[in-house]
Amino acid sequence: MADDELDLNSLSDPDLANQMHDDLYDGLADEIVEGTEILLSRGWDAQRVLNDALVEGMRIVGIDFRDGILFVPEVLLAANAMKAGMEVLRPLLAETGAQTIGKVVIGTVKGDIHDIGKNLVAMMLEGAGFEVINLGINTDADEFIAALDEHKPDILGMSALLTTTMPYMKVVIEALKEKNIRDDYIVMVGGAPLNEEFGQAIGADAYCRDAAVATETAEALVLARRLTGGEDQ
Ligand code: B1M
Repeated sequence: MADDELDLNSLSDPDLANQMHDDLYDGLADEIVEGTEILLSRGWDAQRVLNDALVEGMRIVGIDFRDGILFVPEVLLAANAMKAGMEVLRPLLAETGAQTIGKVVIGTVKGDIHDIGKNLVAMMLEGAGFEVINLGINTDADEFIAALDEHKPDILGMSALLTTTMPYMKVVIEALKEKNIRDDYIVMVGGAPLNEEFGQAIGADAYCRDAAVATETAEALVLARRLTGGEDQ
């Protein structure tokens, strides 16, 4: 370590979390990985590191992006740093002895390349015992439908982070209706600009505000469907 480099180990927990917000802002992936590992070694659980260090850092990035202080290249670097930290947490968030309790096909809708939140939802679902087929970003209705045909999941999950792309979720749901397969799947939607009302208006089964709610909702809806025999219809 060069003399002028900050020793993350020397910081108290709150200072380290604050430093990680700065490092995320500056897109410093190596420092984010190191900070994540240090907090875990100090007994923080993965969820706390995720929420207090990484998601909070990204929230700050989002504000300055909105206000024109940060631009796409800087935010991409921040996103990469966030992903590097999430990779450290992945095995912990996905740690499970649980049997597979259901299958989920998930993707970010057409026109939208935001994938951090969707990947977090996928990770948490895996942690809860779901098999997850992650279609990635910019997914159109045909791609969603092809994946449903191929994998026969319990749940279709869609993510959108832009007000301009969230209406595409309705396009996908209408395409399912046209093919008479809408009721074969539980449809869950999420993403920062959505809300409960929007979820209902487009005919989704559930809107989930975050990854924890998505996981609880997925478990509850799959269980309810099994109890009512809905999966055989
Ligand atoms: Co974008 N971007 N971005 N961006 N970006 C937002 C979304 C924005 C709110 C920023 C702002 O202005 N404050 C704004 C949208 C405004 C709007 O539509 N009203 C915006 C914009 C405008 C844009 C561009 C148009 C900018 C431009 O080019 N001029 C462009 C669009 C590109 C495109 O998609 N076509 C763009 C590009 C980018 C980057 C590529 C630079 C990068 C994305 C990198 C990546 O994802 N790989 C980026 C980022 C990082 C953001 C912000 C800063 C952070 C998003 C994020 O990762 N949050 C974002 C500002 C913000 O949201 N605060 C912003 C952290 C993540 C953990 O939260 O994604 O909300 P989130 O996910 C949560 C919940 O929403 C929920 O659970 C997750 C975990 O708890 N959830 C689900 C999400 N999906 C779910 C699915 C579910 C259930 C729950 O069920 C299936």
